[in-house]
Amino acid sequence: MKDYAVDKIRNIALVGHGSSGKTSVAAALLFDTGATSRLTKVDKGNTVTDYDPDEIERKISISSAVCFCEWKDHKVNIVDTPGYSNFLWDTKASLRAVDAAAVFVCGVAGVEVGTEKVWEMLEEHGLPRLIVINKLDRENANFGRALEAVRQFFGRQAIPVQLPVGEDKNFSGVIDLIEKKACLFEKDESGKMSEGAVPAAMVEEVDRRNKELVEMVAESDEKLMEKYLEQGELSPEEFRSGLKRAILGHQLFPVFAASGLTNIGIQPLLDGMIAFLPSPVERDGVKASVKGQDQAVQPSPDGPFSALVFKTISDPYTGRITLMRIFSGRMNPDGTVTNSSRDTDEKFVGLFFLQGKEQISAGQAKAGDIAATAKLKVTSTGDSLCAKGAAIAFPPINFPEPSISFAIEPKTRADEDRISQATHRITEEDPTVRIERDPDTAQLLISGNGELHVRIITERLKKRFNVDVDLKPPKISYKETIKGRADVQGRHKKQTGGRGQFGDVWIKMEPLARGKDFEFEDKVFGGAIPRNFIPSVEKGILEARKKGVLAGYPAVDFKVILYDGSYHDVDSSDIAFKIAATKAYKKAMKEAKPTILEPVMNVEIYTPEAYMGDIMGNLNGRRGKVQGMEQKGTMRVLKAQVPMSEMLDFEPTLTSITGGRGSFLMEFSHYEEAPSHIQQKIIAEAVKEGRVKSEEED
Ligand SMILES: Nc1nc2c(ncn2[C@@H]2O[C@H](COP(=O)(O)OP(=O)(O)OP(=O)(O)O)[C@@H](O)[C@H]2O)c(=O)[nH]1
Ligand SMILES: [Mg+2]
Repeated sequence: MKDYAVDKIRNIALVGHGSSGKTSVAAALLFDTGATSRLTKVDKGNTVTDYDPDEIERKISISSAVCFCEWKDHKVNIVDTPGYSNFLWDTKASLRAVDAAAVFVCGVAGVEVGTEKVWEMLEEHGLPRLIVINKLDRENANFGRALEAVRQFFGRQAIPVQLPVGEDKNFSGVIDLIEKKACLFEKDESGKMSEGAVPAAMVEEVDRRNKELVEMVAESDEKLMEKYLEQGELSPEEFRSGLKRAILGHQLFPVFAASGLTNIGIQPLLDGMIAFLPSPVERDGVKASVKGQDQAVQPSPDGPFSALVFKTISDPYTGRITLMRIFSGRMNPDGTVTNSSRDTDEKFVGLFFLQGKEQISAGQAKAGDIAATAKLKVTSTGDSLCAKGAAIAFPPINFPEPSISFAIEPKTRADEDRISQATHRITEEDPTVRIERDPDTAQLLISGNGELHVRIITERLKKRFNVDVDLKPPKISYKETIKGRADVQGRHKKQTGGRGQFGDVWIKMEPLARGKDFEFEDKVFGGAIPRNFIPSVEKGILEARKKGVLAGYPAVDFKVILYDGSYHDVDSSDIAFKIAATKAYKKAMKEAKPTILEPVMNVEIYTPEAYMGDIMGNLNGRRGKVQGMEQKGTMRVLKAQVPMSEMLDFEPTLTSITGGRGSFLMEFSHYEEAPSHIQQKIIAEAVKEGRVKSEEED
């Protein structure tokens, strides 16, 4: 491959709600630039970026994938990210590798909950972006309506630089509002483009939109504004550089029109990416710690090597593949670098660029590029690598805690044996998965970001690692607490020949505010308990509180005051006081009106207005509390809090109520006391599972 100067590189993430057509546009970009010899399709399962068997089977992106195309003397690295909420953590991590993003909006559905989620991520990462109103060939596609939704949500800085020619099955090309020309495409998906004059019927609108665009660019800069007011126009150079500056400064978000599936509008989109999105050089240096000092790393190929690992692929055949964004210096196929996050050395053997899963070996990769290597020993996602002695570390990548757990049961003994190795490989690739044994029930639990996520991981266990497991119904992480107070004695006395055991404590127990977890106070006066045994009392309670007295869930939000007790000169010991404390804890818990807390989720639902009534009714049946409602054009954004246990099957329900047009996201909010009939069910379940005995006695 050609050696590209840093300013000829673009690193762009394709982001958007699930199914907005990102992978299909990536496929069209690759085909139109000659990187693939045919136009691949998600529905045929042959795209470059949805190469994983799970992705092919489900026809969705599960994990982000990197590919690149070479176009007009530029190298454009594309990161095709997943849009489904369960996998957005990966999308977020991928944003660390790019300098800009293309936000995809479906021409039929308009702005969806995932659109806004990715927008928030882009804001957080401070990335410039363009917007693609896509799938314009679809039945009922409507550029104007989708644009209106975009502007409702993201403001009038979202400004079209294109208009579609025709819509629905007549979608045949785009009007370039900057050059005021038409780009028309062959109907055969070849992407063959011919340029021509704006159709007569559109001239008036094109002039108006062009003027709007020029005004917006002028408004974004004082000097341009002066010039514009004086002369009534901007020169083409002034306009283009002004537009680019406004895009880099997040003052404007240019809107494009396309259909990836039918390969319409793709080349103008790529031209727009190159012209208006920043090269690595045009971005402010990247924040890092250099030799312990906060510093911005500049993308100079001549500086010391530094890179951030934003993704790890764990391939059962080729082993571990590490994807990195190089921020400075150069990288060769072999050599030793430092993993500055772990303070150890790593040896490189092999260097390549990725075209989906295909590895294209590279002689060198340098600042501003995205490259990969295989078989690193200790490096994992989020780590920084740098030249020995350079001590450059980028901020780590934060991954969300899993929000849902299921019990899994290995089908045979052999499956059980294979699990631990598979677990390691799976979590290396996907740091948001946990596979752990529940210490109380000895059940194996698999936790992830949603039911789909957990199901896919379970299938992966089978397909990649030959581990066959049954997935049990999901488990909710309940907690227990108290509503009242207690004042009790815990006494442990044992005399079995020889030396006996003696510990005796008096404690008070009282509730704490929600979220305060646990406090221990020592108020023992006059040596009723020798000082050296007091930590044993606290330890005893800390251990005991891992199990509440109702259903065996961890006890939280209470305080224990140790205020009296007695001891024996010979028989008292750490262990005896620990046991006495455990007894006191159980007694006090039972006396202090124990109760069960359940996790409550913040739920955000996007729906066309017509389905609001049905959705509200449905949420009512799920013990949901509506927190607020917003109107954005014809869409409604509904915010509610709903107990997690009620939300497990919400996704199919919402799809059926809204005919697929509604979307939702949820995340953990807080713990709240469960109503008593629900508590009865939780306790009965705990008894059945053996977490607690029905009448547990000491
Ligand atoms: N009519 C039409 N269908 C499209 C277009 N682009 C994608 N599709 C279809 O929409 C579905 C989803 O397309 P993808 O390209 O996988 O969408 P995505 O945004 O990558 O989806 P995720 O990665 O799963 O979030 C597939 O069935 C595509 O065939 C388009 O331009 N027009
Ligand atoms: Mg995709």
